[in-house]
Amino acid sequence: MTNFIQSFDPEISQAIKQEEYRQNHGMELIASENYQSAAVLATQSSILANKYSEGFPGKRYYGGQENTDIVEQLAIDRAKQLFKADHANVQALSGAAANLAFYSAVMEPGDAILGMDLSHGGHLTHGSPVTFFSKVFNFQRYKTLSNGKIDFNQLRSLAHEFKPKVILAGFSAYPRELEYDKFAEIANEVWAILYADISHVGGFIAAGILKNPFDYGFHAAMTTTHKSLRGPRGALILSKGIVSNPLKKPEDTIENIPTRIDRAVFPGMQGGPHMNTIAAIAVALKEAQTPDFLDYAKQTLINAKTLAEEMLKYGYKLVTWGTDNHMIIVDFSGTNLDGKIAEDTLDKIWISTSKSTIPDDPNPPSRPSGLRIGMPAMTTRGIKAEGTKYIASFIHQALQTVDHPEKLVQLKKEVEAFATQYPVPLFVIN
Ligand code: DSN
Repeated sequence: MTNFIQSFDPEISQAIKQEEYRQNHGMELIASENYQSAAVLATQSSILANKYSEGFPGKRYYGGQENTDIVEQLAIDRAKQLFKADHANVQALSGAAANLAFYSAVMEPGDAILGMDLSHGGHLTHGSPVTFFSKVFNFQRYKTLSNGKIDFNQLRSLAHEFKPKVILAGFSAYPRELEYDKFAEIANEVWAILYADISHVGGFIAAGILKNPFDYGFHAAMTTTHKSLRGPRGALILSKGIVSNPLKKPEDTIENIPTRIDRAVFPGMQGGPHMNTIAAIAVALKEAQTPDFLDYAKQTLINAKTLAEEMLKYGYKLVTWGTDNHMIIVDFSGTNLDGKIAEDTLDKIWISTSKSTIPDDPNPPSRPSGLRIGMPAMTTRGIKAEGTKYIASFIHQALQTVDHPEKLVQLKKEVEAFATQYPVPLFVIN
């Protein structure tokens, strides 16, 4: 294959080659990461990248859209079908942008919204004070109990106190399935819009093996496309069509949530959609309709459960003592380890993980007490439960060897030998 990049830009080419080497020789256990298929990667490199397509299929601001309209409509139709939604916007650039677009679609500045506290498993865009949007909207943040599960009593009392326009169910670091029915019960008491951020679990919901918030009366949901869905970096904002207006009276219909979402994304927040990415989203959604994807999704959950069981056997504490989804959160409180030491140590043997807070973490966010470990990426590379036991063993050996650099050097060789048995899907472009 012609080395287009290497012949013109050897420095960038070299960095890409090194990254290929790192990805193939290391293990990716960051819960939000995954590997895109060669078809998805190739689609992103297509000439669709050359096109400006402001607007939506059939309603564009520039000419020459006969093919982009086909591409975007396919992405929309597949998203609606997979998630049982009436409408899908596929243009948001990624999860944060999609959340902000949704907020601006249904709220006015100053309106209240309930989201999960970042330090208890929520996401930055669920109301963290460091974000700009936390100054625009009145974010109130609910937390988890000391057992790691969501505190629905607190959520209910916040809902009655602040009468939020939106109640947001979603997380970045929460190893249990969300109880959408409990969110719905509380939202109905205060006439709030129900919105789910399913970014981490979108692939499992698409596969039908985790609960779908639309089955519990949710009005809208957002998923990124590059985590468990294994697509390119992007997002879907999904919604029901005309729904009774939770803000007024049950017999009122809400003023068209889908139209509000589309307008909030474009022209509200963004300009031209990235049509090469939207095409790659369509390809990933087609992959998500296959029996192979269902097998993948099931295996990921089996692997995460296996990892949890192994870590418990080695004597580690886990937030909620297990998992329903693709991730576990190891709790190092009361030990001589913390999330930063663990992440740094595992980095040395080319196992990538991410430090994480635990509920009511006594440590600062820069050195939290937990470590988040996820199985979506390694499952894509073909790891089964037996292989997951090796991964747990590597992690345990490394965490016992924190102060012995020479042992970590030896362990890294073993990790590389193991990891290269499970190749990364590749579309060679360098
Ligand atoms: N960075 C993603 C995660 O790790 O959960 C969310 O933005």
